[in-house]
Amino acid sequence: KTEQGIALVDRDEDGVDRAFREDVLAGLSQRQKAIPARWLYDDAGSQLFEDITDLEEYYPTRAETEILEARGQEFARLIGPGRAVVEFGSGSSVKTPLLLNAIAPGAYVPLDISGDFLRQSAAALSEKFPGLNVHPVEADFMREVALPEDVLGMKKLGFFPGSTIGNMVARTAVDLLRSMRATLGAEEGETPQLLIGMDLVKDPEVLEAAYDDARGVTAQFNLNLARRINRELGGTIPVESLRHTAPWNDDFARIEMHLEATRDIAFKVAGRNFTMKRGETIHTENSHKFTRRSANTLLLAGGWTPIERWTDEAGRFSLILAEA
Ligand code: AVI
Repeated sequence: KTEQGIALVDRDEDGVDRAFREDVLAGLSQRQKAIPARWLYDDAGSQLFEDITDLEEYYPTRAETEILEARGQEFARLIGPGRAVVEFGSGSSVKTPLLLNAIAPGAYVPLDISGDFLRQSAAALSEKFPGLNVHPVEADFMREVALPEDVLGMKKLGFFPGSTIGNMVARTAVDLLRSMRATLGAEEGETPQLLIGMDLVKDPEVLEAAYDDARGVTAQFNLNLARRINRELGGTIPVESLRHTAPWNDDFARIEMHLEATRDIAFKVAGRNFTMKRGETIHTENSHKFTRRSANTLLLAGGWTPIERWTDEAGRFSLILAEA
């Protein structure tokens, strides 16, 4: 439930998340089977993603943290004090304190669809910054969100680290960037800023290793989706006959995650029958990578003008400051 008492997850009489069931049934009925990546993040999936961020091969978290640590003075100069920092998807991360330390914000507003995660990270942040006004809001930030009254008079800075924008196809990414403008008050004549992480195109070998690590943590993250379907939707997917793959798709400049059948299989989900031929896949995630130009083009299409850009020393990851 939100502060307004609206349930965010719509469950049927058996407690099944209706949107999850609809997405899975529709996705498994397509010629190229595909399930939206947001369903990777149940409790087990969220924990596995946290584990991924510690992997040797998974450079994005370390690279972005390096930028946040190194550029504090520049953030302070370009962003200035007293802004309400609105974080889209409140991670449990070390990244937010680095930003807040650098810019002396007027308030911190984490937005997340998962109330539990939200309350945890808001509590941790309040402890670290005793004087800071923290106003968590449980909401789906893909749509315009009404911010708490306390921050309405303040200038806003949106914060969207992690290159999560890369998990969306361009059309969805542009919709999100436009909702962010609305949420941050751009339509009321304010000039909000946005600090956004965008991972960069690089050697496909480096990318494929980052998404198919030697310890198999990313494989477990991907396979957890099939386990979740079995658990929550009465599925009979033979998980041991699926394997994780993470190929680079050069046409679309993205890593794709798939679950590939290692033999012909048949299974049920929510009472419906499905089959997969050996080698057939379920597409479970896209992780788009950007160039300086493609990043700028996407931001401009979403109504944001880039004003500064930083990368880590090794040039693997970018953090961009934009203005509405
Ligand atoms: C959350 N997101 C930015 C991650 C990424 O890198 O695309 C999700 C992920 N998938 C596999 N590893 C990490």
